Amino acid sequence: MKRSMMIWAISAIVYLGVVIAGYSVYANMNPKTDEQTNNAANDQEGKNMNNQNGHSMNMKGMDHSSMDMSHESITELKSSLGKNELNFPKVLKPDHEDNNSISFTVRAQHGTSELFEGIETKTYGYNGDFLGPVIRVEKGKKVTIHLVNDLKEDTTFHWHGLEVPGNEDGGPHKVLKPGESETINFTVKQDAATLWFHPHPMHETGKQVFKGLAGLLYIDDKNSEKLDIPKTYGEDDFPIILQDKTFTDDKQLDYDKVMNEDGTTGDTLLINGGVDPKLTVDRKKVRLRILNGSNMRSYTLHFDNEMEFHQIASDGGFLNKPNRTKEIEIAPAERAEILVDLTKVKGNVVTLVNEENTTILPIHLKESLDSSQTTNEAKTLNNLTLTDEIKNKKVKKTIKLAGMGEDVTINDKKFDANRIDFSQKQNETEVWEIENIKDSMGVMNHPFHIHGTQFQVISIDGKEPPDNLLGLKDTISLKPGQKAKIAVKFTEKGVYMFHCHILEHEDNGMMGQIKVD
Ligand SMILES: [Cu+2]
Repeated sequence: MKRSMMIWAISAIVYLGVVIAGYSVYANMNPKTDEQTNNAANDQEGKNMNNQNGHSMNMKGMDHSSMDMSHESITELKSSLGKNELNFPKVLKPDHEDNNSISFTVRAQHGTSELFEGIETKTYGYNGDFLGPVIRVEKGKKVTIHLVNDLKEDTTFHWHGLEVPGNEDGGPHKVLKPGESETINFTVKQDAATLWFHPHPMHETGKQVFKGLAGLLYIDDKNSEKLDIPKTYGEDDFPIILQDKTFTDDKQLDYDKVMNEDGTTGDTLLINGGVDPKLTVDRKKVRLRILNGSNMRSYTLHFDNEMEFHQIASDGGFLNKPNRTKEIEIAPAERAEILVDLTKVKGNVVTLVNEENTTILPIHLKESLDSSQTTNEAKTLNNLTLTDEIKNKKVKKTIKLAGMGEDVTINDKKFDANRIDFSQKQNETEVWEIENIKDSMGVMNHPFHIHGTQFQVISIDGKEPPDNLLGLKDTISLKPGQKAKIAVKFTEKGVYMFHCHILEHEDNGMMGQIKVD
């Protein structure tokens, strides 16, 4: 990895020198916009490649290795052997609750977990040894959370997808030192959704999530309670937190040993913090709330019998109507809720698989239930709108995601805590254009996340987004060369981060900040 990185870096420097020398005279005489410059540089790329046949070793080497870089560094995922019944995180008991308010204590702590029989693995967790509980709050309620850092290192508590004031959002500014605590308050103003929480300390997020700091945050509202969908936690409404990790020979999570600058991947899949999971369940309709809590791996999920299912929610809540599909892609930090009708399965096992048919979760079906218990399909789930007026607004902010390894940037810059990159007015909808720059440096997908908002996708590469991207989103994954227009509104004030959610890219400074007032 290190060696291929070096070859790649040297080739890139040589190549850039050639491009700059050939192009600078022309460019100096004709000032260009960023976009024109990029296009011209791409044109130049082709010519140089052809002209340089004599020295094509480097050029080809560069092109090839950079194309394969991201793929090479992704560890192959092993199939779940289905040995262990899937566990569900506890739903966190409030410290206090009444009609208008609810309060909790969330404690980041060290622990040990028996992930493999007879072996103690050192892990991190919230209010427990590994991962965190599910925090459930209702729309309209005032929430107080007492945060405690019982770790031996700095951390923050970030509420991914929650629309809260910047000061309560737990970005890298809001560090709690070992032993420190803090109380945050906010009112839940957004609709029902499956959100999550994780740490966000500068340079340490990748490690702390990898070691086990991540939990789910559910928002319930009148609509979610009324809808005719499975909603009994642990019975027909299941959290599915997908994470891949590499363990050392002695079954420890040694981040420094396995860390990869372009995203740490693992050969071992964990669901809800358990290895080799299986789910045993009655033959009925079930709801899977899938969170990709991995450092960088994306999943393309389908069933081994190619059965159809319905996606009903994305990051920020319900889609307007169920989206029938056979496959979903889920990038780091994204959530997808799906309804699976298990009464339609022939035989006693159906398996959720990843691309290349890696077993993610075998689902074992118990005896058949009376089929009259099958609920009807909810036809309308939500009433989100995106007006032509907003769709046709001029682009106000342009975000260019670029690079790999330590060279990742947003708009050619690395994160600087003392620099505010953008400003926006509270409750004003702006159109942002996000582009994953495809040049010699950038050949990776980047899942782009904005704190403190749920946005709507207007277009991808000028085209209407697919149905599953028509709901509220806080993270959008863009392939190299892809460009998305999104409508962004902040309902609260403060300073918020926007960044790539490959955690190692974020830790390497692929992040900026926006001030909302
Ligand atoms: Cu990235």
